[in-house]
Amino acid sequence: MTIKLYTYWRSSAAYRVRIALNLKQLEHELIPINLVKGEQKENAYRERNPQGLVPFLEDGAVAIGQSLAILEYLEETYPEPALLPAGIPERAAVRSFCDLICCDVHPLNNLRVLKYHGWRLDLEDDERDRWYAHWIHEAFRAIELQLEDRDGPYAFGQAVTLADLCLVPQVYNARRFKVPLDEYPRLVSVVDRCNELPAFQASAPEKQPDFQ
Ligand SMILES: N[C@@H](CCC(=O)N[C@@H](CS)C(=O)NCC(=O)O)C(=O)O
Repeated sequence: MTIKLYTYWRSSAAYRVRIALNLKQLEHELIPINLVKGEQKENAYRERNPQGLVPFLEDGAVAIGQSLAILEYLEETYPEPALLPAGIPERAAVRSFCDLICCDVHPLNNLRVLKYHGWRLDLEDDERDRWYAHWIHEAFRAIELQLEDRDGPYAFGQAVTLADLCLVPQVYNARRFKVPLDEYPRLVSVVDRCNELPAFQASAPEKQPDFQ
């Protein structure tokens, strides 16, 4: 049975999962949910995913929200190619890197938070953008230091890991909000190398069927 991914072209959380599906060459169907039109809040979608967010993945009887949980599910169910290293400490290090992005940056900068700034806090766009850039810089400074002694083109060396799947969409977001990345040459180099791979290219927002 084909895997179904509920996605939105610009969603960086869905982008992480698209990369995993493409790297693992899993046959899948993309089902666009238009976040700007509010389709994520409609009953038809909330019946599937009560949280009303993308991504959401269905694989036969399995139905899961939350991109990190989906990535771990795919890794355990379809282990080739491995996106986590073999050793327990190394796996923990990759997960820690993923959490830095997915728990400490993305939730502060996602659509709901930015909308709340405008609607409830009445912030101007430039104040919102400063907020956005602040959390990106906090994380990217830490990542740039972590990448200092990496031994290979990717975040954790010679092989792509879940860390790269989280980093590339976050850099896409940073560029979308025009956050300068000059301070982070190692981070940008990892992203450039990832984006040379066909699976990353196929997962990019502008390659999605619902791209506008
Ligand atoms: N922690 C969740 C975050 C999911 C999330 O925030 N998704 C955003 C798009 S990137 C969304 O669906 N936003 C819809 C909204 O805010 O109404 C995950 O990693 O899957």
